[in-house]
Amino acid sequence: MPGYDPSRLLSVSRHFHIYGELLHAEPCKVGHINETYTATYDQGGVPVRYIHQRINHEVFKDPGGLMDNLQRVTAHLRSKMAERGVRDMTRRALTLIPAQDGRSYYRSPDGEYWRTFVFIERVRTFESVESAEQAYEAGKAFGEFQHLLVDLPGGRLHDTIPHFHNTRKRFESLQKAVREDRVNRASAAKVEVEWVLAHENLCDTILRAMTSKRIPERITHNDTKFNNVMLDVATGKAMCVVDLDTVMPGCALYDFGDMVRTTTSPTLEDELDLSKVQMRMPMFKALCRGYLEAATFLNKHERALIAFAGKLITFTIGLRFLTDFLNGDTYFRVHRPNHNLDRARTQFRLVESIERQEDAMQKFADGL
Ligand code: GN1
Ligand code: MG
Repeated sequence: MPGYDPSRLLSVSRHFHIYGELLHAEPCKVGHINETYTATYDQGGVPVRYIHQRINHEVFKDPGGLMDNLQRVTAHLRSKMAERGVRDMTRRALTLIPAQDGRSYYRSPDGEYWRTFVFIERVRTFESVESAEQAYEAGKAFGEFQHLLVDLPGGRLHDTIPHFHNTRKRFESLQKAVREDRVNRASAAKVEVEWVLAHENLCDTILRAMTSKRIPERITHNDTKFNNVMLDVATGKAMCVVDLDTVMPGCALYDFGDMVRTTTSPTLEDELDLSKVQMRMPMFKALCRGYLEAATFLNKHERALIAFAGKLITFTIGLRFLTDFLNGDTYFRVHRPNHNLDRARTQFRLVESIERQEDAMQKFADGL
């Protein structure tokens, strides 16, 4: 992330419909892709916070399309909540602040895309799950999110990153990275690359089921990490799902899979002590209960691959970390040498743990 430049942020902030004076701002370090700031304004003598965010347009090649999705999705969530008489709406769905010209984003003269959200107060996120209740809340929040979007009006959403969770394509990118070995790291990752090649059979199960339409395309979040759910500080209940850049047409199971990846192990995704990495059944049960209670629209083919999805997405994200390591860390922000390799190792260890428990996981889901 480039260094924080207060004058740049001040000039960006002036392009949004915010009353009052910018008091101060702080960069937010979570997230591997975008650049995010929390900014405090004085409004009538009260400090009010907003989020300013620069969209990484290397990763998101069509920021206009992405913002179009975001606007449609957040407006729909709001209207569904209004129908149900939900209060506290600006804490339950992201609220975009329009730019001065009425658009949902501001494009700066240097070609950067910026957007602004209402800051949600009295919530917090966690990098790893601390209790089964939290896993339940995460499952329920993403299940409800998918459910609310089942009847999104208008045409198909833009694919903000085409083929995002396509494991076959991700597998091919890894093979290419190994062949090219641009930064001479293939020898350092030999064991991991061999491990991946030995697991090639995971790639096509869901893709085939989607081609044959047994599994339908749905509107999905696609980045259902546990730290993308905001929990109310007072009650611990899920309030809001954030990070909507990858909301697009996808497979519901991929969302569930990424929840398994990020809620069932006690470790962070870059844990170095692999002996600590494990899929914990009580967390899976709570997560699965929460998700299936809300995602009542799933068909039997989707439900039959619930446990497999956890394994598949953990494998896929691991593949992506490993590919980025081999390509010289050009995609995921890294904070130490070998960071992407460490992340990949952690994912693969978790895949093995899921593999050992997969039958029991699926049996539990089948019984719900
Ligand atoms: C990226 O930036 P962040 O942390 O929200 C990535 C996800 C990965 C995740 C791994 C657009 O998400 O797909 O699962 O890192 N987002 C994109 O931590 O590639
Ligand atoms: Mg994200």
